Amino acid sequence: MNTNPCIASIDAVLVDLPTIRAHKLAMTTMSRQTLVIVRVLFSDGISGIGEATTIGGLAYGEQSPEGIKLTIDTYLTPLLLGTEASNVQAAMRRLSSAQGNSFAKSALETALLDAQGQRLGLPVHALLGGAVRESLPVLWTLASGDAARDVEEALALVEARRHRVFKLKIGSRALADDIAHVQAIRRGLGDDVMLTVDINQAWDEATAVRGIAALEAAGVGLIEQPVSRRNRRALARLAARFDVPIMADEAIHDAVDAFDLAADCAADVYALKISQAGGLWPTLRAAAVADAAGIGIYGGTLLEGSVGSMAAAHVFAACPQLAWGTELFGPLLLKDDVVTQRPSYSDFELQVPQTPGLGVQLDADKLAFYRRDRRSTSFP
Ligand code: MUC
Ligand code: MG
Repeated sequence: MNTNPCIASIDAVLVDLPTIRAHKLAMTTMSRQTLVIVRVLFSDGISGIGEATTIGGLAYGEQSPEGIKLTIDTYLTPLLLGTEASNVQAAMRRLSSAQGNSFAKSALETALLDAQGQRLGLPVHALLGGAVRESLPVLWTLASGDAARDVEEALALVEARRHRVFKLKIGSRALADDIAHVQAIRRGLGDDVMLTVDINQAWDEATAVRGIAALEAAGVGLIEQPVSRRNRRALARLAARFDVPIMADEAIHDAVDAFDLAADCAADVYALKISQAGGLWPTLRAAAVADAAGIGIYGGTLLEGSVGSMAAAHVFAACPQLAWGTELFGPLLLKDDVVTQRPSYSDFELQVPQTPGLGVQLDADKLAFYRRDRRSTSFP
């Protein structure tokens, strides 16, 4: 008889949380964030949690929160029920019979690792081979849409020692207006503050050539996904043309993309995201390819809440190389949360949890309040 713990039930819940201010990206303006919170219950009584989150429904990527929940409920849960709990790789391999759906798979893998960590008394990063850093540099995105307000926000965050690198979201306005916006923020913050810019695929190549030249002259330190994720050749031409590093974001999902982009010399830096990669281990596999190709790694976010951000924090703590730091600030953009204790940010860094599992627990009352269906006070 198999006495090993196995997966007993899986729940996926849509949670809508308000943001602290409007967050303007090239493709959408967010005033709330929808998290898909997943809980996996095991036959030994342990439960693990995970999260899958995207930006603006289907505005950012091809997987919506509602679709992620449907995929978990309808297709992935039946593949996992009864599966042995402690072999995470084997459980995830079962899911390879379902195509795509990296976000749902990432949330499930997070929950399996959270539970296994609790079972063994180890933090998730120890299950990934061990942390090489205890805290992670975290930048902040200035995206109110208003340069004066952005400058005020950034100066307060530097003063509070929370962030000292800032990413600007551009691409939705005329090029001249976007450049003027960046220059105004540069003037307001001075030359010592590192600025990066994310265009979120909004430019064609000709606009990118003019835009990046102007951004380079304004002292911007990193250019993120200036052109369509599908136009790798344009990305490669831009990376060859300019000194300022070009970062692939939407264009890089997993280790295969990491390999192809490296083979095309298409980017100097990769923004890795656990949901786009399909989980924590797949992110480490993409990171290994980046290392082999001499490409810098940046810990990306899709503005996940505390559960997803902590899952990513464990991975980036375990990456041998993390040349460009992270942007794991998602929880700070949310007005409220569904965990009992929010992540800790101090001295410009996010502290990586050292307690067993992910190191975050759900707050049942908050979850009941913010879940979209509001059908009970706790998980069913
Ligand atoms: C993206 O494309 O980088 C990360 C930070 C932020 O403000 O938006 C996200 C998505
Ligand atoms: Mg980006």
